[in-house]
Amino acid sequence: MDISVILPTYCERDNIENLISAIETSLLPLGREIEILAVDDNSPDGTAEAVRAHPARPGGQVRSFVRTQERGLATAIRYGIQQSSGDKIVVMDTDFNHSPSNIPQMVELLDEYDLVIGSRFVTGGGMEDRKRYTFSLVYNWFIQLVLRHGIRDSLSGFFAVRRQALFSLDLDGIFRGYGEYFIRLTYNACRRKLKIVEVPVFYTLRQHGFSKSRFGSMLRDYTLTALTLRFRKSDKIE
Ligand SMILES: Nc1nc2c(ncn2[C@@H]2O[C@H](COP(=O)(O)OP(=O)(O)OP(=O)(O)O)[C@@H](O)[C@H]2O)c(=O)[nH]1
Ligand SMILES: [Mg+2]
Repeated sequence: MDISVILPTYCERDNIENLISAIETSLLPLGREIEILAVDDNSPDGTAEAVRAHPARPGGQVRSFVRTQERGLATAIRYGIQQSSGDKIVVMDTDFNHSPSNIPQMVELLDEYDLVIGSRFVTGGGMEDRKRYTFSLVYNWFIQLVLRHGIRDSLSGFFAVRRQALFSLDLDGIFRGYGEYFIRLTYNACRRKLKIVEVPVFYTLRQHGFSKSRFGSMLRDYTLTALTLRFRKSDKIE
């Protein structure tokens, strides 16, 4: 398999079908062989049914997974990684914050790099939600100050990675919790000297449905994650 696209979903019924179609439209004309893996945590709104109803297209395989025993963004991505078979792996949100039109460039850069980060904070990147843009920008400065790794968007969650490079990292240590897994992933990728590049992406607003982000606990958990990475004594992840 050429490319695996992992889509963690919770209550994304009204977004997921359009997103899968848009991913196929961006990659299939390039002759890429792709699999799309939706990892749903038993959403009550019928997200998994919407995935399964998606009509098959030549060259594109859509696989639906429903977890009933576990819930959480990072472990859902971890599960998708374990199930995937692509040499190149893409991870993105399923509400159109992340645009499928960026994927071809991101996977192409994997010929040269191990990890390609969709970044809001390199020239040309941005975010429709201006308030959140400013907050994320300032918070990323804090993370850079603590970790000193030069990664401009440690909160992205939109990335493409070479399978081999990804599996060289401690995946169980990294993929825990909510979006803070991305702080761990990028920090560990830097420490292991993976070749990393950030490409500009623009986050549009969620199309349908509701946000699962809880900002109070995110701020606490992300800050704790960054500080633990910085001040840990041993070489383990946290
Ligand atoms: N499988 C799984 N996916 C999740 C879980 N929580 C969030 N997601 C998915 O993770 C992605 C990010 O969640 P969002 O709710 O969009 O978070 P956000 O981007 O901060 O919030 P918005 O401003 O509403 O876009 C989406 O694709 C969600 O469906 C979860 O517990 N399990
Ligand atoms: Mg979102």
